[in-house]
Amino acid sequence: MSGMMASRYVTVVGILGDPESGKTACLVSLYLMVANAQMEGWAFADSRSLMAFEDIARGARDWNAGHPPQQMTVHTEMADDRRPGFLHLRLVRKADGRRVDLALPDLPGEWTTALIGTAQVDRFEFMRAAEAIWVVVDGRALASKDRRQGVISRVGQLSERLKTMFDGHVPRMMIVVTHRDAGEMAESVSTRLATELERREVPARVIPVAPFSDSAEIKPGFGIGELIGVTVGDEPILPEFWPESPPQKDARSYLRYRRVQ
Ligand SMILES: Nc1nc2c(ncn2[C@@H]2O[C@H](COP(=O)(O)OP(=O)(O)OP(=O)(O)O)[C@@H](O)[C@H]2O)c(=O)[nH]1
Ligand SMILES: [Mg+2]
Repeated sequence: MSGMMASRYVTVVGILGDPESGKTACLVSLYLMVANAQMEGWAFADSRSLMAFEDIARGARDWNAGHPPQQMTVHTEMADDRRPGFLHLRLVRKADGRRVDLALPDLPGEWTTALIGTAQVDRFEFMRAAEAIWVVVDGRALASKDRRQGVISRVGQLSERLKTMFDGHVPRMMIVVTHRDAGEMAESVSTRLATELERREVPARVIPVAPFSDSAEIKPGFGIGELIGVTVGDEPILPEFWPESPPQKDARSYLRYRRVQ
């Protein structure tokens, strides 16, 4: 990966999230979609880690007479507990031919647990090169009244750790909420999540996804295209600083400005 980074621009993504939140599922879903030309707007160009992708995607291919397996992915374990392995994917955007090389680490959830609990940051050295960070959260935990507050506080604590790690300049951050197929996130929940992050001064975009789906209404791979778009920086994360509004005749906008704010 460092060889490739020396010769071309590579977008490194930091992928964090507690065990079983859906990190590997997002990577498998992304790979299966681009490999099968199912991803809107993007086409597969190359990968230097096809074997590694095939390895993590094997579960999702193991269908039994048309029935999906109980588990699409297995718990991620690391051969090397000190350094992450990266998956590589080169995509081409159909609209303008832009190529992006993504470096995606598939980390075990325990790394995030240890980062939140004990600020164990040394093995996250690679994150200094990260251009975007995904914080993956299990959408079912967010939907559950009992677990919700705990999940939101953990995301807050994690963003504090990231602030320290990046000396206040945290890269583009996305809260990737999995299990969209189990139901849509209530607006009040996404507002609480956003408020928690604003309070910590770490702006982030909340993106609901369903790498796999148990529902007929939500297609597997839901939201993954949007996640890639935001990751490579197509869409701004911050709200517009000074929104434009076309002037209206006789609106007395100048006098009313303070009142409408
Ligand atoms: N139906 C459905 N299943 C999902 C979704 N996201 C993840 N899963 C399943 O949830 C389980 C855990 O997902 P993983 O991607 O393995 O979780 P992880 O974050 O990589 O977990 P660790 O490797 O243990 O840190 C797997 O069985 C996935 O197939 C989703 O959006 N919908
Ligand atoms: Mg995993």
